Amino acid sequence: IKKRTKWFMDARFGMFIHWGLYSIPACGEWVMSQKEMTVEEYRGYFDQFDPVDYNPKKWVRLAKNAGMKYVVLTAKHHDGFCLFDSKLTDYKATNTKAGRDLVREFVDACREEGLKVGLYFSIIDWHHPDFPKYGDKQHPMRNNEAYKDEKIDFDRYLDYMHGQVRELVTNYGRLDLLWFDFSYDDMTGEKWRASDLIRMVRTFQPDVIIDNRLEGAGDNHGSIAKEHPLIYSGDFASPEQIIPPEGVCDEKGEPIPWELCATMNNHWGYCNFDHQYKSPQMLVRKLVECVSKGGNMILNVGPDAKGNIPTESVDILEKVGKWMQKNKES
Ligand code: FUL
Repeated sequence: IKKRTKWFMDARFGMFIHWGLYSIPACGEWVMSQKEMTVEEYRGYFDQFDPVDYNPKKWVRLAKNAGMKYVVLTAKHHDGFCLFDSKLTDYKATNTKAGRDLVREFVDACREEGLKVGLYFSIIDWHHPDFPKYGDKQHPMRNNEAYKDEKIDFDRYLDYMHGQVRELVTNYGRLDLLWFDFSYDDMTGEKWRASDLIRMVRTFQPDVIIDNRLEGAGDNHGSIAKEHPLIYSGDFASPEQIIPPEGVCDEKGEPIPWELCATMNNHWGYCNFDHQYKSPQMLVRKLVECVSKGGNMILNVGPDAKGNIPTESVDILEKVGKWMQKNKES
């Protein structure tokens, strides 16, 4: 186990936050693809975005009281909208009614509360003109046929994407975790110049820990890691929704750090009709199961368009917090 992953292995429990323009239509973060929206149509949400209740301290305190030790926010999801003040695009929170860098406030809030801070960054970008919208077999825009004849300059996209990561790792002080999602179509990641990207990240943030969705994408979701040898390239594996029955091992059978990412209901981004929440008891069991198999759990919340975490999620986290408090090591 690498030295830099020690805090992560000790932490065991974190909060994932999926938040962006998609919280406005309120049916999950994939809405642009699912509803086959064009970039222009989706831009309507950009004009509307006005998170008047945004208060990351509240989010972070909720996480802390639930016994979580780190928080990861979507700095940019697949829709390409940036919560941070990227100099490389106008498509950012700074240019919405919010009028400011929302990532900065989030990072400050985590530090103030003494929690580790992580940022999610999507390699996929449905907004950028040079992102290959056609041909993405794993994460397609549903209307991707419409982009079949589009001429793109892929290198320009890579420069943009690398440039944004550089901004994230240089402008916000020390980051504890980076959650890339994800480089597809290429088991080595070289299509995305992934090794260069990691090298660059390490120059500025030698101790940041990185998930395994940058290189060797494909069979890296853990749920299928049993049948397929896991291609392990990052600091931790990232099974999604399903706990790998025997934890996660490398090719030699040695256990490696991993983190189950899980939703409380059935969506990552805010969804106003999905009330199918797992009970606090069920979630505690999942956490215990992950820990017993050498893993972490990062549990998701999807704040609404104003910036409020749904009351169901708040209730659940408060109950989980009570359990954590009662069962704390003394
Ligand atoms: C997936 C994404 O497509 C989902 O929207 C979500 O962010 C999940 C954690 O990872 O790959």
